[in-house]
Amino acid sequence: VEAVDRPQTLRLEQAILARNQEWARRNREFLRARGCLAINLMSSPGAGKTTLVEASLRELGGRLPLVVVEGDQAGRLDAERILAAGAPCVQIHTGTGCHLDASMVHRALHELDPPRGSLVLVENVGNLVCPALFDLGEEARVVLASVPEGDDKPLKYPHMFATADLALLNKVDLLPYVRFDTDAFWKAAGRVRPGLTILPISATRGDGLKDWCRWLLERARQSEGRA
Ligand SMILES: Nc1nc2c(ncn2[C@@H]2O[C@H](COP(=O)(O)OP(=O)(O)OP(=O)(O)O)[C@@H](O)[C@H]2O)c(=O)[nH]1
Ligand SMILES: [Mg+2]
Repeated sequence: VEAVDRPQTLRLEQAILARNQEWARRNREFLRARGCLAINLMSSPGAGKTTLVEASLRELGGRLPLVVVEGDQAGRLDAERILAAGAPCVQIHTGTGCHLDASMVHRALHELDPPRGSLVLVENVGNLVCPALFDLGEEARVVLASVPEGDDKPLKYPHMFATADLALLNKVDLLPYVRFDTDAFWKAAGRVRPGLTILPISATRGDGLKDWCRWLLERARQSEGRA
């Protein structure tokens, strides 16, 4: 169904996105000057973002300084998990909002004051729709899909997958118990983003975490080299 006031809605959207882009540009400048690698980690609710951040901290074992920005509508549950796992973390509340925007991340970056050459992991609000539209000033966008969500998600949420630099397929430990066609998922992702690299992982059992951390370390090295 077409909205009656579509031109007006579009103008408002364009204005919001243009303002966001300006904050994203400032974040990118701030991060580049410090040689930091910022990752925008996006997924549906419960796909395993926070579990992956916790597991990454363990797997990296101090090889890369890591700070975390947590985005949620409410509560400090995820920030408390990350602080307990030993990383500096700032929790952002979006209230009724369904995504992080670049001005929120700007404030968090100043509070965190990430050290030179560090990895800044930004856990976006659990949502496969709106976060895809908002540039946060990140260096790379990582979409985390998970086995129980089904193999059709790239086709149903194409913007998220089409703008991703890397896809992770989490919860592969559940493959024996859930109807999930791995080939169909690979094909679907390849249709919306030809050439997209997909790493199968299990944040709880540990599968693929070495490959994921190798990817992070390589990208972090490139970011530090550009500073
Ligand atoms: N079996 C299995 N469960 C997992 C895995 N990763 C995460 N989980 C579980 O999935 C649930 C949600 O994990 P979270 O890490 O909180 O998910 P999230 O994406 O951060 O959730 P939101 O922040 O609410 O969007 C928890 O019960 C985790 O233990 C995995 O690899 N395998
Ligand atoms: Mg979380």
